[in-house]
Amino acid sequence: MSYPFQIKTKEAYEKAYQQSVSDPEGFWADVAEQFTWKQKWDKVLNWDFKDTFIEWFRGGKLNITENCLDRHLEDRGDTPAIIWEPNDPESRHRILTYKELHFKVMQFAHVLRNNGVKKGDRVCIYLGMVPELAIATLACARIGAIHSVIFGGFSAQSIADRLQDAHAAFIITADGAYRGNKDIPLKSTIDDALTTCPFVRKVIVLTRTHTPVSMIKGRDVWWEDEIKNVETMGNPYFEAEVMDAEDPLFILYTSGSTGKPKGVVHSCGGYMVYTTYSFVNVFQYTPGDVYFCTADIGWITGHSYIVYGPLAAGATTLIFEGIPTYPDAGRFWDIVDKHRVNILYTAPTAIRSLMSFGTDLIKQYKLDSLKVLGSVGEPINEEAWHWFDENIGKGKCPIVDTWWQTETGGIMISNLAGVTPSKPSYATLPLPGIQPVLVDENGNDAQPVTNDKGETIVSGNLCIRFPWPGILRTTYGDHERFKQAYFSTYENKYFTGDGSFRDTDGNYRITGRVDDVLNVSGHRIGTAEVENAINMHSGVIESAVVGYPHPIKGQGIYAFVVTENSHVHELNKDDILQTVSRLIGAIAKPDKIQLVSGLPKTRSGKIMRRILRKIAEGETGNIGDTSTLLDPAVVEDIIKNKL
Ligand code: 6R9
Repeated sequence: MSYPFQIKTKEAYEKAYQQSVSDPEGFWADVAEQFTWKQKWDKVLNWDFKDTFIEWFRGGKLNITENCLDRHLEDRGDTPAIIWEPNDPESRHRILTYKELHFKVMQFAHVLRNNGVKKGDRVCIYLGMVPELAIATLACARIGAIHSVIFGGFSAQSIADRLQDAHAAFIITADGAYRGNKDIPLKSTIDDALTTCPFVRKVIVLTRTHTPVSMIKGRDVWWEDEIKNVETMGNPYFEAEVMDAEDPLFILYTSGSTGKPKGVVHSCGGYMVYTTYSFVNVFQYTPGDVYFCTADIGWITGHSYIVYGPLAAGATTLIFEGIPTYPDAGRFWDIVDKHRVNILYTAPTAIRSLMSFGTDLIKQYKLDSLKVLGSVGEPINEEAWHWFDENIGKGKCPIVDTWWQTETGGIMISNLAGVTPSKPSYATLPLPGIQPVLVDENGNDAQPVTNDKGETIVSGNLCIRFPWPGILRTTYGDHERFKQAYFSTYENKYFTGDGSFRDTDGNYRITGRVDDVLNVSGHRIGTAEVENAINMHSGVIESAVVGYPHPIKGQGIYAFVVTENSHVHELNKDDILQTVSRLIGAIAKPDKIQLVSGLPKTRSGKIMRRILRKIAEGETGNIGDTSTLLDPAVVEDIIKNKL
């Protein structure tokens, strides 16, 4: 497979970028021509950020699985599509060629149909990192059902919220999942979620851990039994459903600044074009390369850069079931050597955590197959960047620092490996088709200033002023929220929620969220969500949650909690943690809980988070203007008892 749209030189990047701005429709039409369409589009782009509609390739008809699977059969049917590395290094790994993956996806599409799934139905997928997770997602896409993958670490309550929001009547799960030395009881969590979701009609359960599970007659069926039924049917061919380019492909929930996660909706056509284009260009994928992205398919990085982008490009994508520190902190390097990985895409939090184990372990591995390294999820600090470069890349692998979001579908700002220069801690330049702008509070273009190092920079809130094919199309079931969240802050611009600098060469350095969203180990967590969960705990009156710098997680969660004085049972912090775990999941557990007598508030009753943030960051000598505080004694008290 060749990629006519692959950019191979700095000059070609500049040319592509220019063209993508002067003639976006012509530019993206040329890229889209490289895919299999059942019917060509009538119009490349219709959009209005004010009225908030965006359509790419209107009238085009396709099925993304034909692009990820069928079209590779002739030339690369026997090439590995998926290499699966199990949690336990002593267990056998699995390889699925494009032919085998195609076959399994069609088989499972039959299973879905046999169980009543139809085009447009929402199907929730709650699985560990097994090949069946990719198979299930692709089978949904094959039949035209909208998948909603939920990360295996989310609680029953979080699952129930998502099932209700999407009104998903079908679930695909497993008895359990292996992660390091833990067995995660997936089915039993689903059972808990389903007590409040009577509309769920079918639960398909894969066998993985042999954990005992309860199976409800008529509702719950085993994956393996269903496959046997399909085998007796004879011809496994499953005709791919004809989808409009703008039909939804999936929903993926993500935290925003309000309490309720948003169901980000991506389309079939634009998403396919954008993930493939960005995959091939950012990582400079060459056919035959083994590509390993360490994210979980439960997050957007896994959707776009484990499943759809790589498979549409005919790549070999490695799926790893376990965690970086099991059985020891050399696991990633072991996988790299074992499968001769060429491209490794991971997260700063993983790098920082592995740094803390020192470099002795790394010396046992060759790591000589590596050509390109990548980072995603949060700003990468210079120390981690250099450590990664020296110890893993051995100074010879370009590092791509890829900035993007669940909402953007694919990588937006990044260097292209070995093609455009990297700059430690900078995501660098926008991809062709991406038009970033930095704006001030009023939405005007931010003006250059001189920073304390004497450099001229522009600093502001990061917006994008023109659509790209991978942009989200709506938030599920609530288009008004989509409008509010992304297009109301600044007129005619998509607002990312991130702050950024830009140097005189046009390189962007993302500084982090400017809204009430935290980035904990690369996971987006809304402070309001955590507060809602804490406030559910008996004896809690109110709470405020802020982030603080954490050496490994990037940001840690600091919770200030006001409790009832008269509460008989003394409030135990571990109990509060338990409540957060139950309601959201372990990833949202605060790192610090400080019980306080009151929160700093303005006269109008608004919590002054700015002050709490300063306290959590340890900058108690510099908490800023407190003149609007209702009761300054509250702040003194909090500072005195700070953790
Ligand atoms: C892909 C993904 C999005 C938020 C985003 C930003 C942060 C992601 C980054 C980065 C600096 C990078 N972020 N990549 N910040 N440099 N290379 O992570 O999606 O989970 O939706 O998070 O993550 O703050 O707004 P998502």
